[in-house]
Amino acid sequence: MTEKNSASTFDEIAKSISDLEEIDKIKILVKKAVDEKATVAEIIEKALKKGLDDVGSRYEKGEYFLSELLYAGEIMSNLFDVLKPHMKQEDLEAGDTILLGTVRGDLHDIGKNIFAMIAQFSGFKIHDLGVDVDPKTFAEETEKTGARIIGMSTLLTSTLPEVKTVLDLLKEAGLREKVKVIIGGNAVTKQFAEEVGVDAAALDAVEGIEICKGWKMK
Ligand code: B12
Repeated sequence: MTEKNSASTFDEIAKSISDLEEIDKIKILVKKAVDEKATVAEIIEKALKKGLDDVGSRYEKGEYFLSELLYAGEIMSNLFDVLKPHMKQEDLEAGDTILLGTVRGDLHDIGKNIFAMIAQFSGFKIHDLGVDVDPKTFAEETEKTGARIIGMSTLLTSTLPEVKTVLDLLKEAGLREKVKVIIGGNAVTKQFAEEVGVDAAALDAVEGIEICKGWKMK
């Protein structure tokens, strides 16, 4: 299949997510993209994320409400089930542990789960703390698991300050120098990352994995 074909399939998937069509119909489109030899990362970034961004804009405009956001979340978890078997296992060796979680006050986990899924297939071990994670838990679990990387997800601008709280607790516990900290999620910018003092910010999951892989080599 040509690149042009998968590009139009990506658009079809994005549109059907944006229009919140039936899950079974969207699953068929995603399977079609897989048959067209699109990679899982491409499908996520060029179709799923685009569709969800549209849902977000329609929510902002007052066209959609919370129930629609919830349905968009349900669509995503169903699509992951379709995509998981098609992920390419890059590295079977046990890699570094990434301690991962969505910061306190934030319940969004779709992006975090995508990052976790791709990271696992890239050879990292994931210790997922879930959503709405207490800052103390990040510090405590860093000690317990010996994780060398901490990944925090934050989609709400109101929860961005939680990143600093976690960094402060890591410093207090003498752990900050022992770990690399990466953040991601809709609310995150490179500028914020620099200001708050994390080691990196990723604008998408694939970029995040590349950054972590760079750390893994050292
Ligand atoms: C689905 C959704 C929900 C669902 C979440 C379901 C779930 N299980 O996650 C529900 C219904 C629960 C929800 C609730 C709310 N939501 Co909401 N939601 C969304 C929506 C539509 C999609 C989010 C998403 O999953 N995107 C797709 C994923 C793949 O993208 P992503 O998260 O950015 O992740 C990618 C990268 O950022 C990166 N990444 C993410 N995390 C990490 C972590 C690391 C370590 C790394 C390296 C990379 C990485 O990798 C991913 C893949 O590339 C967004 C709109 C949008 N455009 O984002 C609004 C949005 C985030 N929500 C918003 C709001 C306001 C809310 C509510 C406050 C609504 C309300 N009035 O109650 C609540 C808050 C609840 C809470 N306390 O958290 C706003 C936030 C505005 C802001 N700037 O603060 C948005 C932007 C919508 C909007 N445009 O207004 N929401």
